[in-house]
Amino acid sequence: MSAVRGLVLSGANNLFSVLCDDGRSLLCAIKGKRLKDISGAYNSLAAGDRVEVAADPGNPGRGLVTALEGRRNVFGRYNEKGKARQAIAANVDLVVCVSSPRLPPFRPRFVDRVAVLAEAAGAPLLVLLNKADLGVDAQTEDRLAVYQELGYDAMLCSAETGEGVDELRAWIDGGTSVFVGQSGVGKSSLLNAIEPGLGRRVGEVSEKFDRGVHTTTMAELTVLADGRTKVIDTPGVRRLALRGIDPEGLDAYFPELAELSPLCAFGLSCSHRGEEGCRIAAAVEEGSVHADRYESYLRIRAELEATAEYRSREGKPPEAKSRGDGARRASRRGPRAARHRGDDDDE
Ligand SMILES: Nc1nc2c(ncn2[C@@H]2O[C@H](COP(=O)(O)OP(=O)(O)OP(=O)(O)O)[C@@H](O)[C@H]2O)c(=O)[nH]1
Ligand SMILES: [Mg+2]
Repeated sequence: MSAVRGLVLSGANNLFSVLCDDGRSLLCAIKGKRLKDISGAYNSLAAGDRVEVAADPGNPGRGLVTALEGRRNVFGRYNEKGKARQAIAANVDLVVCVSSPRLPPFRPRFVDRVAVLAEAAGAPLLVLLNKADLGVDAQTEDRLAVYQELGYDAMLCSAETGEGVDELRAWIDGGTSVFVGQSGVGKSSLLNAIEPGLGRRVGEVSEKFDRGVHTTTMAELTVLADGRTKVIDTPGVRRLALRGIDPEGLDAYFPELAELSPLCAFGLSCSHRGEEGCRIAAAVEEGSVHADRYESYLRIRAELEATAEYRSREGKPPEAKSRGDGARRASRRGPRAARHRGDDDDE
């Protein structure tokens, strides 16, 4: 067998499509089923991983992954039940969070979760509002402006009319970008708009359920015609579970909170739920921290505190059903968060 290096494009059922540096495409299993330094992960390799493969001389088009090169970063999530970590993309230069104003509706809580995951990966975030042709209300524009004020990038675009597509193309030029977002927001459509002829499959949005139909079924990296720009299309997710972050340290993943929390009167022991001397709660009251972002923080924190991992560390019994409960309790104590359409979905 001859060894060659390559780029993982996609993987399913432990078979990975690898684009080798010599131009060949090989379908590869992992030698020995698991690669040493990534054992324990649900899916062992992600789109964007650099690997070493050995082509199988007796089996054209097939090979074995023998080693994984060190990852610069990983954009990952936890599966629906929050049990296993799934690496979706590796070595990304930009996380593109795609959303839409309608069909499906804009869900800032989902964007906030993606922002936390981008912070965890140490990758910059671009918040895209696609389907701008359907009209964008002031409340949504306002929320996009909040992301910009926080230092993220945000822009409107439309795969349908082409608005913003050139600008998006410039954003992703020469790097590896992962496109994430709920089903039906137009991730695959945008990639087709960026590069006509790409032929990504596009689905419908159910009017009745206001949701996409999960057309893209696995994360897949495509090298664009320039040979330098790589895009990773991903399947739409309904809800992003967050795990593996210490609840007490969650403020570090919210740029506007990270700078305030060291100033709280009770320092590290402040739970930021409105106790006296809490600078974060005061900033929400004053309006310098957006109430809706704070609400996202409280909800994610409650979710992290309800995990078995955290409760066993704190010596608390496991909770039978915990989702959202703590957050509701917390928000009653804290200032009332702004309501937003789609707010209750916690998506
Ligand atoms: N009006 C309008 N419709 C759009 C736009 N972009 C995409 N769509 C439509 O939205 C629907 C869903 O598009 P997809 O590209 O399949 O969405 P997706 O995000 O890839 O969905 P999943 O693969 O299921 O995660 C299709 O019917 C598209 O034609 C847009 O800018 N404007
Ligand atoms: Mg798609």
